[in-house]
Amino acid sequence: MALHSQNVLAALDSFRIEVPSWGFADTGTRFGKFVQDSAASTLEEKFSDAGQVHHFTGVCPTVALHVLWDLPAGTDLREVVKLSDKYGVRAGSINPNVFQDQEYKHGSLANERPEVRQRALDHILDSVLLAKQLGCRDVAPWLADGSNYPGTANIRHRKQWIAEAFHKVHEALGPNQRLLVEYKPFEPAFYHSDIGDWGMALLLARAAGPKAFVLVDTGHHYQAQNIEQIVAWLLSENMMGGFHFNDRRYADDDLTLGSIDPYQIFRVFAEIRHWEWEFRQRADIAYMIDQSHNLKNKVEAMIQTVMTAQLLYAKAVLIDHEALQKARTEQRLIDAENCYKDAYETDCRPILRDWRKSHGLAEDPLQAFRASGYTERTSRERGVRKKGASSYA
Ligand code: RM4
Ligand code: MN
Ligand code: MN
Repeated sequence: MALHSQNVLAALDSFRIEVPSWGFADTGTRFGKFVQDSAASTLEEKFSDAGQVHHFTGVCPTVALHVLWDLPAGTDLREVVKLSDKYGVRAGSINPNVFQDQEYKHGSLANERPEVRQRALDHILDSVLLAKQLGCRDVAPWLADGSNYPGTANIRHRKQWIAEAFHKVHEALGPNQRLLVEYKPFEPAFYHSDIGDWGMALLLARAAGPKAFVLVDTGHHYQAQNIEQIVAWLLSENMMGGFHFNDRRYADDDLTLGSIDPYQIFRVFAEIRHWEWEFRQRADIAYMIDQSHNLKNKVEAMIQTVMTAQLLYAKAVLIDHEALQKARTEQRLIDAENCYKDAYETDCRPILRDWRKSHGLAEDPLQAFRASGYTERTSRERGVRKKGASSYA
């Protein structure tokens, strides 16, 4: 056990997770928005909130930015760099937005109209440039493209248009940049989504070029789909680029990671750790959070998420991969399964506390954040949210 704790401590040293800027802003549902006085409405406030998450957890040095929400045309990037210095968090993945403008009513890169496709492509190319200028590695477009009624879309043409556009985006990438292709089975489109599953994302990424990989948003699957199998296949194809972590009960609910099915996330980490054990190297995967909380305090929810991610990761590190592989080879099913169970059922909270202590962090980041009075201060300073001035994520 002592040895295993050492493994966990060492593994936690390199575990980083990115927070989304949009997780700090006021958001809501299709039916309404409940504003919080302390919610961020400017980029500075988002950096400030993300800085708090990093300050108390020590593992979130980057914040994902959504181009239209955070870096609208005319944004002075030097200001963004200043914010990084001031709040101690850097810009992370850059998320183009080709889904909210009126032009995209019938799609973006897969629109029937070439001028709309071009506009969407130009925006994504601009996003690549922004990412370069900010020193960001990953550009992660998510397309809302799809159709609502059978027969209304030429699915093959649309696939081809997206493939051609992604190829052009790929050509624009810097040597260390990556294109992450995200998929989602439905919503906003309810008949077909152009990038509807991991297989479609994989083919598009492959066609784009060697710096394109798949992004798995854990909320973007049908009920009961085996996400860890998808992860295992992507690892085996060397195509696993990153995650958008969140939990869900019904659809793309964007609930707090591990709130509904923590064992699911553990199983995802288990596949990654097993690959790392087998190949004796760390998988190059961007762990990112994609959540928006309309009811919970946003910074608290993000800290809760990060702590949950660390905990589930730590449990996966505890898996005895030698024993697991041996049990598999010898077809001892119960023993193999129990390798998972034993690790999952181990209480890793004491190890996490030790890890935090050894890094000069508060043992309980959530309590420490609450005690800091940040929410009270920002509630006062930021005042009452303006109505309808925010985005949905
Ligand atoms: C989508 C998808 C994208 C996110 C948007 C806001 O459902 O998850 O990653 O950027 O929401
Ligand atoms: Mn996502
Ligand atoms: Mn989503």
